[in-house]
Amino acid sequence: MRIIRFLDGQQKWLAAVTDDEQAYRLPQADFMTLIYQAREKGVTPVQWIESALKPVNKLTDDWTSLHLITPVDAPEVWAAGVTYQRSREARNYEATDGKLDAETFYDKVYDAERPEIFFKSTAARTVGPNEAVTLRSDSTWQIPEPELGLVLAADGSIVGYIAGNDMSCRDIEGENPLYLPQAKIWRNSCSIGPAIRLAETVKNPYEFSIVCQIYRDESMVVKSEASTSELNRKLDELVSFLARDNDLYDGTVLLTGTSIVPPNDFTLEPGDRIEISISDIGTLINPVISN
Ligand code: DO4
Ligand code: MG
Repeated sequence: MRIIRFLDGQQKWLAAVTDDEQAYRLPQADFMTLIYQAREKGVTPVQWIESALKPVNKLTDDWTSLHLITPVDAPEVWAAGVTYQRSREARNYEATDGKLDAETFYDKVYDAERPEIFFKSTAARTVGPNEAVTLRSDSTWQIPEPELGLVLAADGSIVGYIAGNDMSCRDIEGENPLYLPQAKIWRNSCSIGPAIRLAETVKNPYEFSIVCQIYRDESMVVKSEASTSELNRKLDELVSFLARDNDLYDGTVLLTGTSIVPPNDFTLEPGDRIEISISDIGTLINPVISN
């Protein structure tokens, strides 16, 4: 069972997508209301939704043709870094111009007890399905980072899984790691969607496959695949570090790091289209524009 949100005129609607891909409009105004109503009733979110599904609320057969928006207004998006070997290698390359000769702080953080967790985005900087992500005007080496996102309640529980794109400037981060916030945060530098897979319907979150395809002039110029089985951290571990001495807000998204980095000679261009597919969640599609 997945949750999507869509626009009908000016009105935002929540909908449930069942395992047979059928979408049903829901009465709740937002995702976290659904979660708390289920808790109050002492049932799981799936049980709560199933008790409310009505044939009259059935939507179009192709839910991806709806005007989808972010399924949750994530007040904050946080991200974990260097949680996969591939990310460690790519960071070492960009920080040393490919001339690695000693251990770097990326190597250290990969093995350290404390994970790298950084602030990534706010609701106003985060776009949803089919909305444009933007390129920084002062970077010449920019990539998408396709990542599994955890949707969190204020108590730190993982209530769902979502696809996310942690847009990154490799040149800015490579020049100096203290520039990380600028390499990661700018207008529309984060996207999430298209659906939230309810946590109770995921048997093993270390079995998601992630595929990234980038199209330029309708030709595929990048295709790369990964699996969350390669993750070097446990999801609960990442959440517990994020929540340590910190307040979490309902609907916060924690991106869990990338294992997909395009070839070193690749940079995004305006007009590109990024497609990030995560098994059992869906495909997050975003065009790329300049700032
Ligand atoms: O260390 C910088 C960022 C790493 C990151 O975003 C990732 O590994 O996904
Ligand atoms: Mg990342």
